[in-house]
Amino acid sequence: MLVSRRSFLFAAMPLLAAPPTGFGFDEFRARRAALRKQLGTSIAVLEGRTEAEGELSRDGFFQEPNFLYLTGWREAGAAVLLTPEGDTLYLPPRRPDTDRWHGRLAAHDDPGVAAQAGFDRVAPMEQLGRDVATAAHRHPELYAIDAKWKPSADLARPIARLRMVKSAAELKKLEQAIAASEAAHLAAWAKTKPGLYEYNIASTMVATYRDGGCQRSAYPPIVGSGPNSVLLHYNVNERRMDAGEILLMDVAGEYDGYAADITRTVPVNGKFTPRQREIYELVLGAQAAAIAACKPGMRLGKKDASSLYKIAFDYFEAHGKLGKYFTHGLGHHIGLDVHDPFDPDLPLAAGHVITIEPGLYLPEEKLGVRIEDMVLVTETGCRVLTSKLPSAPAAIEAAMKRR
Ligand SMILES: [Mn+2]
Repeated sequence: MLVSRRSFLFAAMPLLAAPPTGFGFDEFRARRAALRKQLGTSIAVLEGRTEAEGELSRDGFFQEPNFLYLTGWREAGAAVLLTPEGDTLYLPPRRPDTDRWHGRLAAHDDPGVAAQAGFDRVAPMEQLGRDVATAAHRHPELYAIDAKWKPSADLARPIARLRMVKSAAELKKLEQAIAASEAAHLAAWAKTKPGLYEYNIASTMVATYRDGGCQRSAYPPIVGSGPNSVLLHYNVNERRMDAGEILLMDVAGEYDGYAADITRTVPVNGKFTPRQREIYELVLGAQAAAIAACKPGMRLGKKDASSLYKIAFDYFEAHGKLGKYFTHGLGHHIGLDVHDPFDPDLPLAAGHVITIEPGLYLPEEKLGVRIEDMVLVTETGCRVLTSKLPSAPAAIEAAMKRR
């Protein structure tokens, strides 16, 4: 039957029974209120992704992270204008002819749409330019990210300051992404053996975190064996793996917008050679030193004093002058983006979630080792969020022996 009872109900019922991301509306109102404190009496305009931008991704449409963070709005073609008088969500015009492709999208004139979206006001997209111009005349600064608005202040940094501190609800999402990604690594270890190809491992990992509820990969899976283990962003994943080689897997999924980022390095045949284990234990030692030092007030950057990078680098220097083989940064903020935005002026603080991922890369030995965990900075130190996935070499060997 073509005209279903369901389509009738769609037309008659409120559109959104709950916020689109599964958070409460209070979460997004609180974020906008916190942003308002930084904006004072100024205004801000921010647009979500359009359908055309979404089509550039093979994962389908995903909302722009800053816009998602402030609004929770998941549909394409929307925008928001924040003023001291109230916040307005702008929605694209209704196009009944495309509903059969995309489903019915919300429109500004849907009854009760403002309350259902958690906004003071919902307006048609065509009004946005005029409303921004009018509001800009009445308020001191216009904050925006897109240069087309000719902003007098950058909106990216005040939003980044907020995004650095994760709420309890955000931590739950991150933990879901982590649990599914840890399962993916364990599944990879169970499968890895000489003669398989890197893509056999990548496909198992992606299938496992997708099965665990992740909507997509947090970044292209990096599965590098032997000589590929030293290539930091290798993601061709088509080499045959052989006994005696190392396998580096930097692979994780994204759950409800929140990214995990986990790297483990294991022996292809299930047992580290003495040299592999020597290098592995140095990386593990450098990571342990950085984790032990991670607390509010510390920094990530290479040039910072009180830097976690420097602690890991000094560890490598103290153990055989290996610092020159540590060829990337120690870690980064993570959240809605795998490399989450941050304010470089601010040190680590409670509620920040970062990766700690030292590595050593010895191209002449076709040996690259990276160990990457995610940690939550607490009031007094930090907590490793990815601790359920073993990283001690004996634990990895034991898990691979059970295959
Ligand atoms: Mn990372």
